[in-house]
Amino acid sequence: MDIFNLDLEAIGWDFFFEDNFAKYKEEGLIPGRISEVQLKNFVLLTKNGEIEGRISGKLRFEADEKNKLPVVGDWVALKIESNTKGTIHAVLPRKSKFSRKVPGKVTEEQVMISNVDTVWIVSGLDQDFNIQRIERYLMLVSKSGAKPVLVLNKADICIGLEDRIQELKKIAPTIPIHTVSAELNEGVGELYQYLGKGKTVALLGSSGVGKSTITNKLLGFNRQKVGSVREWDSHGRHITTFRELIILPKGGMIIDNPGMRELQLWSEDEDINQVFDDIELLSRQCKFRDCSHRNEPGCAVKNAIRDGKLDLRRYEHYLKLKKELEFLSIKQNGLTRVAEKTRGKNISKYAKVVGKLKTRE
Ligand SMILES: Nc1nc2c(ncn2[C@@H]2O[C@H](COP(=O)(O)OP(=O)(O)OP(=O)(O)O)[C@@H](O)[C@H]2O)c(=O)[nH]1
Ligand SMILES: [Mg+2]
Ligand SMILES: [Zn+2]
Repeated sequence: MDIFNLDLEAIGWDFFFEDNFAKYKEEGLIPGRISEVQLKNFVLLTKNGEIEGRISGKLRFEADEKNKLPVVGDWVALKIESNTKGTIHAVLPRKSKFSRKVPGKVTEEQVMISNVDTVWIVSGLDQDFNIQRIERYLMLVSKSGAKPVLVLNKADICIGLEDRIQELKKIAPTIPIHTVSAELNEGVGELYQYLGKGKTVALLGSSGVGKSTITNKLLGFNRQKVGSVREWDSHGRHITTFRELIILPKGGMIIDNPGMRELQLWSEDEDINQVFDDIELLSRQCKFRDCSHRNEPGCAVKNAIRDGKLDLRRYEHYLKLKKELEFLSIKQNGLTRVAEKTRGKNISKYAKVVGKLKTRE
């Protein structure tokens, strides 16, 4: 693709954005898509090619919440200042967004990427393979508006592949699963079905699972730095350090992400019910409407475990995530209450206390 003469539709522009852009067009602004975020600088793809952008003072002022600032994948309204520079005046509404809780902070949402059509949740089929982590990713993606797909990499060094796939089918019966070996370039071609013109795919997964290796194979050359993993536990070393929207020669775009250190939920109860729809379905048959499925009589969930229809581990993970979400919601509500009461005076003290109680995997 000619980077100096981009076809906007090839990088995801469509009627939705066209509609939302109308008022900015009248002001003489042009659309651009964020491909990279540095500290205060943004790299943008526009019809005239790559441009370096900065945020207008007004947008910075208005973006009181962090999640209103542009992220990789966003479409923005841009005022051209020169051949290579522009000012970002507005972020267009997002079709999808992927957020998590700000690491370490109490309850702040952080949008990481936007306008993604499909998320590949990448796992390594080595010792690092972890069903519960995949479940957690599925929950985050289910809220994003993007479609999740499971990509199992490192097939070349896997033993017991069929068992793992069966395990996955139990937790995610309707999610497509692809087994690949990026290293040997096997199975990677199947992934093109998610790419096509204007389509954006994001790769998510722990450090060392091979996200950048997959990206390089799809690109056809080694653009992304690839790192080694620790042999004894297959953990990666956080080789990719920033995210970037990359245009593929065969069409479509991918966002190679850094491996996430801390995957904390930012979610509502309904997401947990989407991912655990089997438990949700069972719970409608519980005797009590507000059954917690812990020790109430007539609990259909517990009965299903007893009858071997529901996996005990899955049930335990469900309870664990549920508890984490309840805790998060108490934190959110609690913080609002404290803020109202003290008008912000003692929040840092409160934050310290809840920070200590943070749940970890
Ligand atoms: N055996 C095997 N190793 C692979 C495969 N794909 C990637 N690797 C290796 O796994 C290691 C990590 O790969 P990366 O692509 O850097 O992983 P990443 O997910 O991008 O990691 P971060 O950037 O740290 O998040 C490298 O040593 C790769 O060579 C595969 O299919 N099989
Ligand atoms: Mg990487
Ligand atoms: Zn119950």
